[in-house]
Amino acid sequence: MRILVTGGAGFIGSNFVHHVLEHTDHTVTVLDKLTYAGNRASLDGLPEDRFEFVQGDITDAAVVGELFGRHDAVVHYAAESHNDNSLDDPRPFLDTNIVGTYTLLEAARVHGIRFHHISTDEVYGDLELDDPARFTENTPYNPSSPYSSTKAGSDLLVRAWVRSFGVQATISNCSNNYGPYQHVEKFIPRQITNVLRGERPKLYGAGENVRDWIHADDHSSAVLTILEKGEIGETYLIGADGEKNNKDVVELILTELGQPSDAYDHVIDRPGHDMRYAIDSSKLRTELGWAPRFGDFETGLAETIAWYRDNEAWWAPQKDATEARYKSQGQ
Ligand code: NAD
Ligand code: TDX
Repeated sequence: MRILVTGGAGFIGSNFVHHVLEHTDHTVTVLDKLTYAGNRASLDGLPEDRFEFVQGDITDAAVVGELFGRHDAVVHYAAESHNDNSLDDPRPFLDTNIVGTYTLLEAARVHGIRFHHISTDEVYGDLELDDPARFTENTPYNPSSPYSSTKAGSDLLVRAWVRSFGVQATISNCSNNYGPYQHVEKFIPRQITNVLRGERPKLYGAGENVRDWIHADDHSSAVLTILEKGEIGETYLIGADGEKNNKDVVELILTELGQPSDAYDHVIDRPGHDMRYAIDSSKLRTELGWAPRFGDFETGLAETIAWYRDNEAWWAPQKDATEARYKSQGQ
């Protein structure tokens, strides 16, 4: 297959590109705008005969149309992805997540191309800490933030284009990812790189919020499975049973880096902060036979910490500006 990956210079997209080139014979083209979140260096060293990079915007119908005409499948990762940024300035989230997805769907309709849409468990809103429930494919949509509401909107556009126009699409909603190449604005890389620079980790509020962590490489294997075996029109939830509260994650990072486990600061909480996410991925496991490789969060976290320790040149250029921005907001 010739696969077009939108947002392939971002965190999860770049992990997917590495995964595909390593584990399959497919060729890959990345279409990425290289916003503040995109990093060309995340794609360094890939085989030139199987990999192409195109800098461009998914809202640009001409660029999108030309690329759709010469690929067999599209995996759509490109998005504005950070909740805190969406509280500060929602507009780019509407442009990329809604209008961008619309632009891709219209091209998919014209070219009859196989389309996989990447989404998030945040479209379902949040769960209480003491609720035994987990999200399933049938959980009603109830997004909380400008980010998650634009992702929910994009999911609904995909469903409508499947039903109304017969677009050959699938959707996956995944839980929180961690792993290499994640921007230092996000929770786990922010805390690791703070400790590596001698700064204290910053926990929003009491730190009781729970996220269901999955390694980005496991997300990639799940997406590849859906692309190859998924049923058109279906949605699949992706998760690896990795529920942990933020306080426990910070303590694990501090301990792994040889610091006292209480050497962190509590900072101003995120407005509207979702309490808990939890994924039931039985459908993907039972119907398509997928299973995660990183069964154990602690092992994946230790590998991730080692990656940030060894790759300071990759993250250092973004660190000061990111921290200055958080500091100006009391975080
Ligand atoms: P990211 O912010 O690291 O990367 C996004 C990439 O998209 C960047 O390379 C950026 O340059 C590119 N991009 C942004 N706007 C663009 C545009 N208009 N045209 C072309 N490229 C554009 O994001 P991520 O964390 O890798 O998330 C990727 C996808 O996975 C998103 O759709 C996100 O909603 C979804 N997702 C993320 C998580 C998570 O934990 N990070 C979990 C579930 C789902
Ligand atoms: O410094 C911090 N301190 C802190 O306590 C930061 C940056 C975050 N947090 C908390 C907020 C969340 O409870 O950590 C948790 C994780 O925060 P983020 O990394 O911002 O992720 P989240 O808001 O959960 O969203 C992520 O997972 C779902 C991705 O950014 C989304 O793109 C994805 O859809």
